[in-house]
Amino acid sequence: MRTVYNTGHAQHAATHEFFRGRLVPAFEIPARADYILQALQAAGLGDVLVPVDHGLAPLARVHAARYLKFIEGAHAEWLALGGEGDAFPAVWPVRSLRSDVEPASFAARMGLYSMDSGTPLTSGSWTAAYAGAQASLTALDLVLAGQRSAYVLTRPPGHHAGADFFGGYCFINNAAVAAQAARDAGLARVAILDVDYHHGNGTQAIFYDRADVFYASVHGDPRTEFPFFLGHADETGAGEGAGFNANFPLPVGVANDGWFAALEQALARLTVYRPDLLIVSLGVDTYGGDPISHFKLDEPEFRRMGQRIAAFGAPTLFIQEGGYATEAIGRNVVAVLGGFETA
Ligand code: Q9C
Ligand code: ZN
Repeated sequence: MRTVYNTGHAQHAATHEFFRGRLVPAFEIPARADYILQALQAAGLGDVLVPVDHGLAPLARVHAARYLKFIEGAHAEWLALGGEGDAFPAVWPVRSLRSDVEPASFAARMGLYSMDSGTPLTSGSWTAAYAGAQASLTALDLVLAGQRSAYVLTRPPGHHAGADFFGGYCFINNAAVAAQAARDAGLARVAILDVDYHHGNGTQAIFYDRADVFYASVHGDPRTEFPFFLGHADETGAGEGAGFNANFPLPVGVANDGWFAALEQALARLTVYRPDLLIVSLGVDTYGGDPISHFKLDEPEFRRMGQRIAAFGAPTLFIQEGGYATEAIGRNVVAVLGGFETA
């Protein structure tokens, strides 16, 4: 399996994030991708390619133009106002407040275009996130050209980013950009299988009223787990998209068989859907050793995950999402991809 590696990922390098009212060392760090790259090369998984620039247009197919413009210039605005280091939002347009009028204030726009205070916006966030979308589009091209699969090694992740907001460590929704590009290339049906520990609220929302992109997710129950405000089982799609969204929230502490039972249910829905392309939002924060998540999967289960996804039988594009047990992330990702390859 070929990998497209976002060589610009380290430009997004937060040192700290807000957690329980304090700045704590950031979890979503460049070393994550370094460990994955080392493990891929040690395993001899396949060629590692660099992204080909497809421009801004494919990003603008899923993100609002004013949002992309804001993210591109946000850190420079922050510095111009006397901000130091990474930028964080502090005020949000919650219920009864307006989000249709774009404020002039930078602080107000930071809130308008974000969902949480846990996502540092750094000097290189835009550059890294843009390159990650390009890596996703480049990997999609490989699959469209007939490869059975491809893997996108990138960070920051994408699945929490909505059409016009960042959050959950995400800025550009790579899976959504790739899914839309696949549709634009002529594929009729695209499925996104999200196995990250967290529900991919951004991806779900982007395709919620559409039948041409099916979103299925297995994740920690939002009653207790981030992103808290989306990801319940009763979210099944709306309008033309009714019946094309499937959530499988699981309680904290779920281990191997509980998780795989939910995966089977998700895949059963996708089997009926018969997608032309399967995009896997590949978070490995379901790992038992993950510092911010609460499932209990172990390395052999990641191999089994890859084998099971291979058995689904569709052309498959894996896109890296979460996974914060930094020393283990490479082994876990290679277990999924290796399991897929040997199945
Ligand atoms: N300090 C992804 O896995 N904040 N995002 C948790 C822990 C949100 C995770 C707080 C976690 C988002 C792509
Ligand atoms: Zn996650």
